[in-house]
Amino acid sequence: MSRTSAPGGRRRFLRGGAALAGAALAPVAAAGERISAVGQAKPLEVAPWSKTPGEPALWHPYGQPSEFEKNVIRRSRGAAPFPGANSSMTPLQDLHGIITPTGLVFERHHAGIPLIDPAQHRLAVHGLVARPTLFTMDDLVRLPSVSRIHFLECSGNTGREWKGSGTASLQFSHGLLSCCEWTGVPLSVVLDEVGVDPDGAWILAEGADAAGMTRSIPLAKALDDALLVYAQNGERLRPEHGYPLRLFLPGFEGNMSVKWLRRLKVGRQPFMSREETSKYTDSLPDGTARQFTFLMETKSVITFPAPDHRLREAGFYEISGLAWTGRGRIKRVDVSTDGGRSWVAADLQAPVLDRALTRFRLAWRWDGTPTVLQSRAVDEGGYVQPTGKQLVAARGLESGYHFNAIQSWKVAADGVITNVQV
Ligand SMILES: Nc1nc2c(c(=O)[nH]1)N[C@H]1C(S)=C(S)[C@@H](COP(=O)(O)O)O[C@H]1N2
Ligand SMILES: [Mo]
Repeated sequence: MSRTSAPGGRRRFLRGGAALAGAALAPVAAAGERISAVGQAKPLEVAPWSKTPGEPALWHPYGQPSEFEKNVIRRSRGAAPFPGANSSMTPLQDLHGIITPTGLVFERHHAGIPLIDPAQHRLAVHGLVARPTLFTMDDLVRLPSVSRIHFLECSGNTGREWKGSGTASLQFSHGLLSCCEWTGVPLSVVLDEVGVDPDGAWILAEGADAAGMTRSIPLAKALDDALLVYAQNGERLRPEHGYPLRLFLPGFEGNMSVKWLRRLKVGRQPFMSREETSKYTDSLPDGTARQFTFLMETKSVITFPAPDHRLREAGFYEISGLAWTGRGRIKRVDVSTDGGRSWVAADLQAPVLDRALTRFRLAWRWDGTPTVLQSRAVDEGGYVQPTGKQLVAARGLESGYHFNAIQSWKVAADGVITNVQV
């Protein structure tokens, strides 16, 4: 099948016509509602909502989605092991484009969401620096700032797929993933203000939540593209995402983007906090463990159709999904509609941004027989998203983090979709 973009040429997927070059897309048989042919058309009814003025603007000073979209929500997998330690997942199956609405961005807290008064919040920067400094939020917001669109993924995302198909829905398999516009001060600007000692090589970042979350950040990353973020999708951070200040490390595992940031300490070596020794390390088949696996690997998933959906009938569907890589940009996404026997390059929706979600699309005609759908991302460096077997061969079965294998969705004859490993 060729790519679907045809400048100037209007495509007629649903109602006959030459649909896709090289792909036999039969007209969809009359099923469900269709617009009547001219001549048989009845006048449109005038619905109740067209007959009187609706609600005035100021009844909703902060807007909410339509009540008909009330199932598009974050969901949690289960009870927290101890107070405040839990997560909620983004409903990727219901989203469009690449930006995650702020209210649907997944949450991961180790000790709940602290309520922080920005007027009282301070960021301490100390350790191997010439001028240890306490910054207020006002101090930080005055500094030069940037806005960048990047994905944020928990390294535990898809962790349940290591030992078989661990989850029954896309939201629960891949929902620790989002993509926002982040605004803040480059950390390099603040480090310039305080003057990092030539011996400084690592920075401890500490959160103000009850978990006191701490991670060691390589100085090179801090100077390169780390951000001290105070705004997300155009407004100040929401409490659950770190209000009033969080660290953001593009392309690195979500855990390192420390929320409610209150302290940065420059040192010579990594600080060996709990989150980089006991947790967030990857056990390997030889009994050793990988440590400081910061980068989020190249990955993709089909978001429609997914187990959260059901196909009503055979016929045309646009397969759509997301691809991303901590290594930079996505170069290509291949899609298979026959369980990996053949692959077709999907269309990539522009803009394809550095370390952001990339939307891909492929026109598909389902013939109504059982099949398996897969996507495989390739990044600009040529790295190819592995199969589950390749990943397990390299990493064994004892890792919980950094699972980035190709995801398979099985479509049954009745249109029910399930998570399978092939
Ligand atoms: N202070 C603090 N920072 C934190 C956490 C936390 O519990 N406390 N959770 C981390 C983890 S594991 C992830 S995946 C991301 C989640 O960010 P989000 O809740 O904004 O999606 O924040 C990270 N930063
Ligand atoms: Mo995480």
